[in-house]
Amino acid sequence: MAKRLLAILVLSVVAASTTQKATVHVRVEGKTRTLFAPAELTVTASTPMEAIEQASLIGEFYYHVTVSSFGSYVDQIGRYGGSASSGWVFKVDDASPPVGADAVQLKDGDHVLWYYADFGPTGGPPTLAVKAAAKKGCYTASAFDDAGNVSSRGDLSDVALNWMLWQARAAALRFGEIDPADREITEPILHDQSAALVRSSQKGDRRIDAPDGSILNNQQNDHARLGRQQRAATERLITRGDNWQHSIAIEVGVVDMAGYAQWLHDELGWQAIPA
Ligand code: B12
Repeated sequence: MAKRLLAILVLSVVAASTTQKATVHVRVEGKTRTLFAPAELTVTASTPMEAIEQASLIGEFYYHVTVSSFGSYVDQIGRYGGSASSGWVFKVDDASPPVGADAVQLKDGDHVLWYYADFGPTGGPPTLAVKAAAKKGCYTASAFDDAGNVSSRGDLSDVALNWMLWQARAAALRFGEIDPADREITEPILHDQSAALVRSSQKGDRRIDAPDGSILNNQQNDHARLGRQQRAATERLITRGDNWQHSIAIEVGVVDMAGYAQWLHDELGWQAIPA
């Protein structure tokens, strides 16, 4: 009798431990646009499977679960299903769990991301997450690989930051001074967040989208103004790492800042920040 009671107790503890509700943040990224909560929404769920159910109720979007040999599988969200090595995957706290969405116990504060991805031989594309930085009103955007590691070396994005500031000031918008460290490029490391499969088939070329998100050119090379010639001119400023086309690494090269500053000056008339 005592043994039976103990068995019932153990069973109910195990059952409780895999169905414990948690308060988590959810976002759903589709093929070309965010389908649910660009800045995440809080739901109560015990697993990522339940999180998508809650998001679907709030966001009124379609999703479908099928049962395959491995268990429950989300085979469609919104308009699109999966095929071959593309489809719907999820991450918890920026890392991809190696089990199904109903087998991960969530805890309070977890971030659940459901997204559509094309998988290559070295895994899926990096996912982006924006997080509040230590300073009030400041945010950091980072790219995470499937293991949840972030690539944070490099400050080339400060060029874009300074360019936007230059444009905004030219449009008579008033801004304070930015951190002097953001005015100097000390690690001109080039990042490429596309999967190795895309890199090798497109030779590093990228798709160009119209402002409404529709595809303008499948390859930048085909664009009249931004095409082949511009790519060749800027490629000369990049020293690529060995085997970058087949590597999973996000860092793919180093930019010659003196040459880049000259190019920015010649192309945009911008007196670029010092290298
Ligand atoms: C292709 C593939 C995918 C594709 C499926 C695209 C499509 N066609 O719809 C994509 C990239 C979308 C995918 C997603 C995921 N996958 Co997957 N996938 C595979 C892979 C490489 C082949 C499956 C296959 O085509 N089999 C052949 C067909 C004929 O058999 P099938 O039973 O009909 O296959 C279907 C199911 O396997 C289903 N499926 C695919 N992955 C998963 C994962 C789970 C947990 C379930 C229940 C079903 C499922 O999609 C297949 C096509 O319809 C296997 C590895 C392997 N070699 O089996 C991993 C594998 C099945 N996937 C795995 C995992 C973990 C996932 C994810 C949970 C990853 C994540 N964190 O998001 C997600 C599923 C999330 C969800 N949507 O619910 C694990 C499952 C481990 C486990 N014991 O639970 C495997 C074994 C890889 C591994 N070794 O880690 N996957």
